Amino acid sequence: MTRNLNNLLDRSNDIFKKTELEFVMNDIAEIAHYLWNRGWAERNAGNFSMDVTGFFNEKEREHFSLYPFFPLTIAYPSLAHKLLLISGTGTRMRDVAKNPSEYICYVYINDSGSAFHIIGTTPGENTVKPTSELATHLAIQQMLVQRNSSEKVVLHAHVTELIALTQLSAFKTEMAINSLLWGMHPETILFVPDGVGFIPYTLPGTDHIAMATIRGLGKHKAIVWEKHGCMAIGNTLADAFDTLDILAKSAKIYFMCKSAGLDPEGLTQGQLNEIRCFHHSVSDTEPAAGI
Ligand code: 2HA
Ligand code: ZN
Repeated sequence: MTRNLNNLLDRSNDIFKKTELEFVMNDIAEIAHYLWNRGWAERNAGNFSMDVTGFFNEKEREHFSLYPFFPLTIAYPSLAHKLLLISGTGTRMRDVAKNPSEYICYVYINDSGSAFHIIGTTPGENTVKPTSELATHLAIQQMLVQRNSSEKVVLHAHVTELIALTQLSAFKTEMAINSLLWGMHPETILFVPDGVGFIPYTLPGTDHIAMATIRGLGKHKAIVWEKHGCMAIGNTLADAFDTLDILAKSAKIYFMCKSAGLDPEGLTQGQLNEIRCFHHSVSDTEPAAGI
C-alpha cells in the first residue's frame, strides 16, 4: 500500500515537472498577480482551468486513472480522458502568484465523463481539490472540445467594474450591456466584437449556473454573471484576462463620467460601424494599426 502510494507520488511529481507546463506556470503566476492587484480576486475569489491533455502521451495518461476517484452529478462525455489543470478551492490568487504549482491540481476525467481522478502532489487531506466552480469549468471545457476550439483556458474573476454594471437595472440585458461597453472605447468592439453574454443571477457553484452559462455563452468570449463576476475563454490565461481587462476599461470609463455627475456620450453607431468595417477590411485576426 505504502509502496503504491509512493509510486503514485513519484508519478505525480513527474507530471508537475513536465517542461511543457513551464510556460503555463509562468502565465498563471503573472495573471494571478494581476487579478489580485486589480482587486478582482478578493480572498479566495477567482479560479481557472486549462485543458493540458495534449502535453501527455497516451502511455503517461494511462497512469492517471490510478488516482483517487470522485463522481460527478452530471456527465461530460466529451471530456472523457481529458486532463485539466484546475485552480484549487479556497486558494488565494496572491498565493497562486507566488507558487502556482502548490495551489492547482490536475483532474483526469474517466472514460464515460461521469467522474474524475485528482492528481495532486501530496496525499490525503493536503491534496488540493478543484475550485467550487468546477461544474462551470467542466461545462465550458466540454463545449470547447465539442467545437474543436483552439481555446483551452477558462478564467473566472470578480471584475468589480462589470459586477457594478449588473447592479443597475438598465444593463440587465445582453443588448443593453453590450451597447454600453462598445460605446465607451473603440478597443472594446475591436477586440470583443461579439460582446458579452449576460447570465441572470444564479446560485454560484452549481450545475444550474454551469448550464445557464453554456446556454448564454453562444459565440461570446466572455459572460457576465449578474451580481457576481465574469467567465472568459482564451488560448492562454493572459488572453482570457485581456478580454476581461478591455471590458472592465469600458465599464470604468462609464462610471468615471457618472461620478463626475455627467452622462457619457458614447461612440455613435456610425463610429462603431466604421471600426467594424475597417477592422474586417484590414485583417480577420489582427487589430488594425493605430486603433
Ligand atoms: O473561487 O469565485 O465563485 C471562488 C469563486 C466562486
Ligand atoms: Zn466567483
